[in-house]
Amino acid sequence: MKLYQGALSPFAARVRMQVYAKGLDGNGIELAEAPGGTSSPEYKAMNPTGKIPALDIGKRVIPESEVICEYIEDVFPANPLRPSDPEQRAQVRLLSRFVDLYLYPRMSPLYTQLDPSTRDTAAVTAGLKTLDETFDMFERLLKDGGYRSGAFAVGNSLTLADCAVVPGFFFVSALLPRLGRTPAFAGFDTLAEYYGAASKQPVAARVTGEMGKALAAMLGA
Ligand SMILES: N[C@@H](CCC(=O)N[C@@H](CS)C(=O)NCC(=O)O)C(=O)O
Repeated sequence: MKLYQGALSPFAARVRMQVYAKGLDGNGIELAEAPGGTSSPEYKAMNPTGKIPALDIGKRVIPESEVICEYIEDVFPANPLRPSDPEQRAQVRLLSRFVDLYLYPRMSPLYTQLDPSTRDTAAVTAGLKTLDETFDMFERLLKDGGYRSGAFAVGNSLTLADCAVVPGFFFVSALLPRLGRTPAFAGFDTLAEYYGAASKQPVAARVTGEMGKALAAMLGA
């Protein structure tokens, strides 16, 4: 199988983190770039969304990071990243959907405000307020699912929840200081505790390192 992906995409990073954690890198799943680039006619012919990540399983190409992660767990059950307990499994899926449905859409208006010369300060203030509400939502979801402290969002080991959440909060922690919010998670101790510990896990450090390098290259930092 081939995973079409890129270093900076947090959606691709979610799947790469899973692939690394399960030992599938070059051992069942090959990492590749989208043929012709994302949104190219060539790539859109194989993947109607034109986006990365997408998993080429030979007879077809599967898009959407969360769907890909679930498929990989189904096909490669060794080193499971989904808990067997149904409530914990629901919590993993809930945190994964939190990232897609709440964190990324609320973060995206701030991407256009990174350049101080064109910044709309009222839009930044409003965006940061919305993000604070989103951080509060995350902390409550995390604690309702039993999290107290440590590196794992659900239970006592790495799950697909960490694969989804860590790349998302990596972006938050890298970009908010550029908008004047330092530290990024000020006032959210549980989130800061979780992200601080989770991002030090070896596979998390590997993907955030890859993302950080790509982000620095993009921002010219
Ligand atoms: N919901 C999708 C989002 C994927 C996505 O937005 N990927 C971006 C990169 S972060 C992309 O491929 N953008 C290129 C484009 O739209 O041409 C998922 O979870 O996989």
